[in-house]
Amino acid sequence: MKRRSTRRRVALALAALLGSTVLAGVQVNSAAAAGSTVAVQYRTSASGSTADQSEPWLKVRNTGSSAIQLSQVKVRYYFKADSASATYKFACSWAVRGCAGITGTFGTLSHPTADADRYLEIGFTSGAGSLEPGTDTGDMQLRFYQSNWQILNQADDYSFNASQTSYADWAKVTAQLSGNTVWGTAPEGNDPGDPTGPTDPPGGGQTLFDDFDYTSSSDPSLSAHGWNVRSNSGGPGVPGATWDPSEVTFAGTSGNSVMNLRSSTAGTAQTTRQTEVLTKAMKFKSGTYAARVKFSDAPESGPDGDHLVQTFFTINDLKAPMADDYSEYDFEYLPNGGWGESGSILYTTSWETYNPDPWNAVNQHTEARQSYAGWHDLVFTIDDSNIKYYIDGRLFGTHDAQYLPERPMSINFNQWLIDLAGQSSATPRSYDEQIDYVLHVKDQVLTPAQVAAKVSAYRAAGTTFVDDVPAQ
Ligand SMILES: [Ca+2]
Ligand SMILES: [Ca+2]
Ligand SMILES: [Ca+2]
Repeated sequence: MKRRSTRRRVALALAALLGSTVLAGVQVNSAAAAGSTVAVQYRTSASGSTADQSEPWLKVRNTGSSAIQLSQVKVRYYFKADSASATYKFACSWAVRGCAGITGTFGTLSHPTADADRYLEIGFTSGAGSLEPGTDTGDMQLRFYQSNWQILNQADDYSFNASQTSYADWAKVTAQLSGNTVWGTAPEGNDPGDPTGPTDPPGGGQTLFDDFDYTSSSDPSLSAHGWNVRSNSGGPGVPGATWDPSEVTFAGTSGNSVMNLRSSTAGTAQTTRQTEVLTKAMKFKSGTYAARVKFSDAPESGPDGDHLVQTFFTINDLKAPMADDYSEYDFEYLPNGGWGESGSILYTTSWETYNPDPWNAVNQHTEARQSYAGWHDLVFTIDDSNIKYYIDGRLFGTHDAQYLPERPMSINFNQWLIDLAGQSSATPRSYDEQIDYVLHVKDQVLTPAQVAAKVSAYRAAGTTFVDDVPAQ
């Protein structure tokens, strides 16, 4: 792809590379007693393809030869979430043995499939007692619903069976006994008993989370939290343009603050204002990066058509032309074209290195020629085998190991103009890019659903900022 020349910053001294990607934790299994096993029967009590709530009713039967403690049993019902940010609540309507002994929790799958990225896990308290051979729990009338009570879609759920309206064995739910899977088949790659799989959700993981709850670009907390609002001149973008911190603003809506990057021009370099916010530290390498970003196709005021770039990216410094320890990973949205494109286009690009002059780029990119105006959940993950980009929970592109980073990077958001060729008017116009939050989890590959769950957990705890990612 055609590409800007460099955006340059001061080179920082950098420590040695840190090690390979580590997936957090493993599940610890204890062997089930020989001959112990269970079967699970399922029926639905809400058979519509959409519903106010999903109603998976279950019975667990002891098909082994000795009594089992119900507290050792976990049953998983797998489903596809209604959106990456959807959250769910569990309820037990009625159960032969009483609802008090039944628990319901939600988890996200480490390997999402077309019809499953979450699960409801049913467990039992110690008070639920034991199950003799040949007996079952009896009817457990369970249900779950979206926390916001919006209609949910069940037709795309792995464990849902609209036609099973009376109890029968059902292998598309799984049961674990003391950590071993003894019943059913999980969605591919998600066996709950797999000791090599990541814990779910992943534990630990040094994290940067910022909900961008600030008053202005000169709010002392913004700098104290490690952010630099750019004012120094230079590329990328229109030569002679100003990088203007006062055009970085914050506004709250219903308790949530978003950061606004406003860039503007009246058709000359002198009138062009660009905006950029970046971490002062280059300390981010492998792991998960996420941001909720609002792209815009049209100006807030004035004539449309400028060649804008609206971004979320990580980058370090090019120490020499074609130095292979350069690293950069980009989401770049061009609402009005540019770089030889005439319409809206989104690029994700993973860089090995480049030569500024003559221009020579060594990178891999994925593009989509369509509008991305509006809010989007942007995620990219870097492990020791590839780079994956996701938009709104869907895989957008996978880039190869040769483009993996060699050194830590900074995290950046900016909005700038490639040139002044898109709109020749002298009438002033301004464009907004908004950022709701940013998340980085060091050395852990999270699914988009796990990202959403982690952000929800911070918000539920009232946490608007945390950064325990160590300096490099
Ligand atoms: Ca669903
Ligand atoms: Ca926010
Ligand atoms: Ca490189």
